[in-house]
Amino acid sequence: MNFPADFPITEKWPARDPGVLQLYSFPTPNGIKIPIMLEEIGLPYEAHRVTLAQSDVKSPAFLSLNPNGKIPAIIDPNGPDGKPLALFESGAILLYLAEKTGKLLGQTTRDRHIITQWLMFQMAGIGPMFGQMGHFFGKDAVKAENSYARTRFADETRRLLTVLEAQLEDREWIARDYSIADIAIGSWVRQIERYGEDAELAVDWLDFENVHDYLDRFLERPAVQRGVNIPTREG
Ligand SMILES: N[C@@H](CCC(=O)N[C@@H](CS)C(=O)NCC(=O)O)C(=O)O
Repeated sequence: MNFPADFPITEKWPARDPGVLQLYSFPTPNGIKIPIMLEEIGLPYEAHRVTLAQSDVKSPAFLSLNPNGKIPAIIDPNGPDGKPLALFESGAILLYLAEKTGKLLGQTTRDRHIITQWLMFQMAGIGPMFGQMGHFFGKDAVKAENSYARTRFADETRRLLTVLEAQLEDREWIARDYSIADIAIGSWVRQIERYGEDAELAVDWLDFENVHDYLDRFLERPAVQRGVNIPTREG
């Protein structure tokens, strides 16, 4: 396959610089992980704004790249064997970029497995549960008639924060050195405060001192400060 000729997504989102990695995303908790990673590792890329409107994320052009119709996704024109590689699922993309560049995946095989473990913990636990919490507590949520769902997802979010709090008791980052696991987890922990006071109270957010300090460290990183606004929300 050749890039861009064999990739229909480029009809709706043309590549201005087809030689560099193409990012299709929007600044949501899953969406910001990849620009943060790209900023951390210094790999040249071009960012395309794919909004959560059905006309973007569920368009035939975007579905040709991710049949699941969700951001983020990438095309690396310089993939394995020098051929283009298209990928969706933020965890898979983080692993790919870490392997490609040899960065943020630890120094040893042992480190790598532990980092992957925490990455999976985010993908399978934190992402879905914090995401559902946002659905029932976020500013657009329909609140009153969903008390069962609100309790369930707040309880589960609090439980996951408790796991993080314990893991961060004696370390700065989730798996020793800063890694793709922190990019994945930090991007979602940041979201709790963005849900607002109602959500913070429901999960006892103030009780999680280690997680707060961790979030501060994460947000202090220049690559994170740049990545959270790529692509910009408005065109
Ligand atoms: N497991 C996926 C989840 C991606 C995901 O949920 N993306 C959301 C934004 S955070 C999305 O595109 N939603 C649009 C929709 O579902 O229509 C990943 O980590 O990449």
